[in-house]
Amino acid sequence: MVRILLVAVATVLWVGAAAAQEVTLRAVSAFAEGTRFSRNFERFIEKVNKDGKGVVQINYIGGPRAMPPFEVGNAVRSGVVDMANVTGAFYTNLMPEADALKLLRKPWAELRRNGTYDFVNKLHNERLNAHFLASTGSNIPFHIYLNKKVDKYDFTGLKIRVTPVYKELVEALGGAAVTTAPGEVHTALERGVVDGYGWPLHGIFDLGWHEVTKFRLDPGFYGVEVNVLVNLPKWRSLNDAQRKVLSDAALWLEGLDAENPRESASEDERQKKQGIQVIKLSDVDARRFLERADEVAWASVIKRSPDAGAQLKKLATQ
Ligand code: 173
Repeated sequence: MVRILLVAVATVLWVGAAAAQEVTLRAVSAFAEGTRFSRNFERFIEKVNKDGKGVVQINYIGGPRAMPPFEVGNAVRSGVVDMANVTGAFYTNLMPEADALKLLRKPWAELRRNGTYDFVNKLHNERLNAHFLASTGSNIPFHIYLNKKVDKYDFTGLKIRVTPVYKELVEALGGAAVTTAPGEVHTALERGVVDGYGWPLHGIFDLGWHEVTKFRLDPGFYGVEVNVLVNLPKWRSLNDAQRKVLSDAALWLEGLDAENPRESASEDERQKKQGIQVIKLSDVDARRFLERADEVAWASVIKRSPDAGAQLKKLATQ
């Protein structure tokens, strides 16, 4: 009897200890569930929940229906959520240097080797109380989509929906910038509140914007970055096995960027089939436009954060 009881007690303790080892992280995405810039994060969650059984699990609360996109950075900082999928553009208010992530351009495998990752992670630690777990979006450019035809890179008289990604550029080229979350773009276009919008090459079909888009200005500029952040105290509270599941899955997630060039070709094709006309700048103008885009972005980052901004520029152009 005593033996049976001891075994029972030991079993309860053992199961209890194992359960205590498993941590569940609450995660949100700044992009709508199932759309282009949430999809790979959702694949990452599936992988963690499979590989991390008994170790670490992710409870996906969802996208902007759960939390407004521009509040996601703050929620990670304060620990309201443990993990988020979010672009730097949505938290430049807390970390002005996040605006430079669009200018890094190289694959993260390389940026992890050349010191850029460590510096970017340190900035996230300090400014956002966050661990910079993974970054995705390599090789996807941003574009300006328009409903009014232009033949130069001149937005005088045009109202264009922006986030911090495009704001300085649109204004430098004479446009009026209107900042909105992605969820408001369709209505703004439909009502003619804006004449165009900034968005990556991928994803305009997800929220039906192709129905209200006439032109795409080429070339694309900068590079998409959508990051997985973990609240720093939470990250530090994890044990080695838990961190390993997350870090391994993070590298796997970054590896999915290898799919991007193929997806760019099919997005381009689909937009053309839809009848979205490409306004292609001449080679000379394209070069000037891209130079201007980089110039205004670096100037803006360095103005807001002189030391770290200059350091990031050095790392990006080394
Ligand atoms: O346009 C945006 O909302 C934006 O800044 C962005 C950034 C990365 C991926 C998709 C959109």
